[in-house]
Amino acid sequence: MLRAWFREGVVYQIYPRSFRDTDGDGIGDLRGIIEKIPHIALLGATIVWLSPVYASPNDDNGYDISDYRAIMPQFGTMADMEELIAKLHARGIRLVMDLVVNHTSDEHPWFQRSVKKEPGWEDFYHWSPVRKNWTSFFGEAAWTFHPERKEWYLHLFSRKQPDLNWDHPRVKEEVKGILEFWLAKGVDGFRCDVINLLGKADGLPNGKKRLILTGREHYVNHPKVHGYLSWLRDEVFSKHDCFTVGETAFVDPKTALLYVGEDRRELDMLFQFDHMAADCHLVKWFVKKFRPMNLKKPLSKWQKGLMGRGWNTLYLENHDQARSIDRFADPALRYESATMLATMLYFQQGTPFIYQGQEIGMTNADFTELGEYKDIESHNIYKLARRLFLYSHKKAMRMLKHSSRDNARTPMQWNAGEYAGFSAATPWIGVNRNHAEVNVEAQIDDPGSIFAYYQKILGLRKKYDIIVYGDYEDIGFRQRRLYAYERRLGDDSLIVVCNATNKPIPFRIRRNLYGYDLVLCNAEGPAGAVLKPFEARVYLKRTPS
Ligand code: ISL
Repeated sequence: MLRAWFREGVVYQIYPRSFRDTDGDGIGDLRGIIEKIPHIALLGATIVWLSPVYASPNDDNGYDISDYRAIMPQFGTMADMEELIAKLHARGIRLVMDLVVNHTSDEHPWFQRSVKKEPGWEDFYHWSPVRKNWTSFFGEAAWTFHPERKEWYLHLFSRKQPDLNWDHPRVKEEVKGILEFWLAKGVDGFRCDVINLLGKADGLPNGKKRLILTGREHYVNHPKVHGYLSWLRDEVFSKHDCFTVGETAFVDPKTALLYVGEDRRELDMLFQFDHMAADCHLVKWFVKKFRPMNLKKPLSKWQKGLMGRGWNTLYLENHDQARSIDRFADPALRYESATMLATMLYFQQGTPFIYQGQEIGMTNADFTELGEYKDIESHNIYKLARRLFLYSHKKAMRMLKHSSRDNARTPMQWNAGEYAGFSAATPWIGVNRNHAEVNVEAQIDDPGSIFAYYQKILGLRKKYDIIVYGDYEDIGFRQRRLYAYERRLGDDSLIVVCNATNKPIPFRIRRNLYGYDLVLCNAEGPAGAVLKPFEARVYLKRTPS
């Protein structure tokens, strides 16, 4: 694979609302991010991805944008943004912004004009004189009647997030203008929100009835999307040293290559969702028992599926997903869980994405009241579960506890202080009580901390090309409790062995480790014939050149 900075780099995702509040309103802000640049640099990340910071009524925490060229006042000013870009660059860190262009806010002037049917704006969004049966990602109908225009409009997310009509030629042009605006400010790339949903079938026909997302056959990976993306690539991305990562639910390696294949490169990489189903059926609300195989199978499938043909992203967490320790390991063994999961994932081929707090082993929210959840999706799903599935309050709350997006949105835990050093005032969403123990300050100078372990992984990635560019092969795939694989580059070899369970298991792999050095291990004491609970080891053999 060709070398590229975004393949060699490591991305740190910031959810600005919950990262660090400096002006005492309980909401994170850009100056808070500026203050914490040293933390990101110390970790060793080289790229920052910011969840949306644009002007927004915050129906969906910034994923409903009302002005793509303005900063949300709660977060700061354009001057703060410019300072952030400059200060990140001064530390050699690049910045990637969230690009949310499947939909806008209903308060965006474009939508207002479309509602009024101003000439040229009538079809800027998807309108229909009749109601269609599609359902939204947030558990409601996807078509809502607009009393002023007296027609129905499409919103795949909340009703305050109407979908843009990408067949309207001006939509593309407007997006091009927005991209150029931010590229001129020095931004280095874009994380493209729900980008494989842009294309909608002509005539917007009713969908086949389904339990979730009725209508999706009319917009998921619709062929039209490739026309829009290749246009953006030719017109904008290819003219800049920038990178794009698409958020794409419902792709398999074959459809993914239509976006990220080396021959097309509509996008540089994408987020697939297969491994996010390791503990659920189809959608995260239908929980199933987690088994290590459920994680290993999809990850391995993607490693093999894109090898030599496209580039993977490596992620376990983001602002939409519950914390990985709770989902895929054991919060009672926090250090072992966090470090094993990081080892298992970040030695694979692809660009690592680390979500804020993951580097210190933050765990799910400890909310007990419905009112503690702030996310619109959580509230919609709660209502739906009570109404449609006749869940009891207790059962619906259990569902939120397991899967709510707010699990990942509690404030970043900087220290053991009252609000975890996130803010001097009551935060917009509750701080996890375990911040007394789980926080940055407690880990930063401790060589045995999760943070220090992450630093080691990132250090190794910088040092050894094999971790970035080596080929991937499973070892003993059928051993259910073990996740082991080999990476190869030239004559060099790297072997990763992880006990994916909380019980000791024998160390048995079909590889001769003669000539290998143990370069990383998360357990104390000699690396023996037994793998301790969640023990992870990395062996490297280099041929002298
Ligand atoms: O979290 C999800 C539902 O349980 C996902 O389906 C999520 O909604 C989907 O991946 C799209 O996510 C992105 O677009 C949304 C926004 O709410 C998410 O935060 C964003 O990551 C709409 O813009």
